[in-house]
Amino acid sequence: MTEIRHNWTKEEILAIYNKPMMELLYDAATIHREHHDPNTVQVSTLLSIKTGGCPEDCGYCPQAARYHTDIEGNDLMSVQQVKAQALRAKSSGSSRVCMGAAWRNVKDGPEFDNVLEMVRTINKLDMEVCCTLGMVTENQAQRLAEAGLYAYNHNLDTSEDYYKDVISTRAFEDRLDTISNVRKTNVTVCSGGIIGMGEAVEDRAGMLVALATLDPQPESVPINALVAVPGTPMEDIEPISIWEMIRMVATTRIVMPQTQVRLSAGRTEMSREGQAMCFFAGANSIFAGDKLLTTPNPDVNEDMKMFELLGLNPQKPFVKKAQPATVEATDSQYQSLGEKPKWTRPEHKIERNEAAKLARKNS
Ligand code: SAM
Ligand code: DTB
Ligand code: SF4
Repeated sequence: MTEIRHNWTKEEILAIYNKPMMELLYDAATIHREHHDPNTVQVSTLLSIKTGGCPEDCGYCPQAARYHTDIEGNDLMSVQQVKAQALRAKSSGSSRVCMGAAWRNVKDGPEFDNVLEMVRTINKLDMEVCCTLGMVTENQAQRLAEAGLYAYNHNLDTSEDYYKDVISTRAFEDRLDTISNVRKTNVTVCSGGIIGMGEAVEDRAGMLVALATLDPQPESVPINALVAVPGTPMEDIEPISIWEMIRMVATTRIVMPQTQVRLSAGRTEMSREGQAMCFFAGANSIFAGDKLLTTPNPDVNEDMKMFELLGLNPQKPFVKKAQPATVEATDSQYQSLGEKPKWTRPEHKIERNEAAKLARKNS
């Protein structure tokens, strides 16, 4: 079984990305089979619970208030609307609902309380719930965890170097802080980025270094191809070729063997054959539904036909157990654990919840 490494360098990742295509595909597909069932793909449905009017300046985003795009903005949806949409998603084969809000960060108050209620409601439908609401504090992440959130999506988007060319209203470090706040809870981390924003191949490798050196690595990594939306600063960028997507997916799979690699925005521009190559290269999750947040996505029936054609099965909810958040334990904490942790973490790492219990006991 390929070991999980947290010490990848940019040079190593670049060398993988630039391998001859057949070598790259073979390596990625081999690692993929060691860790996953190659015929199972996790299906999520996106739901934009609060659209448009965002104060940030993310250069790719149609929801930033400062750009003049055609999208229709909306206030926060009601819990009932969300429940109805989640039921629709479930009946069309989705195991996860991912709720997105065009916010810079979460603010405590009635709107956040409503989001927590949405999380509880979808959880009761026996579906995994994911949120992407911008930056969160540790306390907010904990409240989401207590409501039953399964995953939190917060993308690094690109490399630290290229980041400044894309977003000025918040820093790369802020993104890492939010990911670390989520990591302190039992909510799983979903973090990836976008290719095709004019970045160099080195930036793609740089983003993967930042993700793969997190310990634990994110449970899910979405790879988006830029959807160039008229009115955004990136409206005129030429689309990337499918080969770049395949290379990015394969490299992500190799450096993060256990992670769910999500073939995300940009699928409307990809042929079935192109998507099949991405699944072969290790992608094992998609966003389904005719809309992403504001832009089009392939028709659900077309996706189901593709699954049938390729013999792919949608993954059932809660199949993958979340990796417990761990912390470095002191010698005495580690010794006082009756049964040692069973998962393959380095010695002396114990579950954060366990560490908190021990600290309380000893105080
Ligand atoms: N406002 C929250 C935030 O920024 O974290 C959540 C929603 S935001 C739309 C989620 C992610 O969608 C972004 O980080 C970005 O990676 C992706 N995204 C947004 N617009 C995109 C576009 N035009 N093409 C591809 N991906 C896009
Ligand atoms: C992610 O990485 N991609 C999804 C999800 N996480 C939230 C969003 C893609 C958005 C594409 C542009 C839009 O539809 O507005
Ligand atoms: Fe706002 Fe998120 Fe869009 Fe950035 S990506 S402008 S934070 S909605």
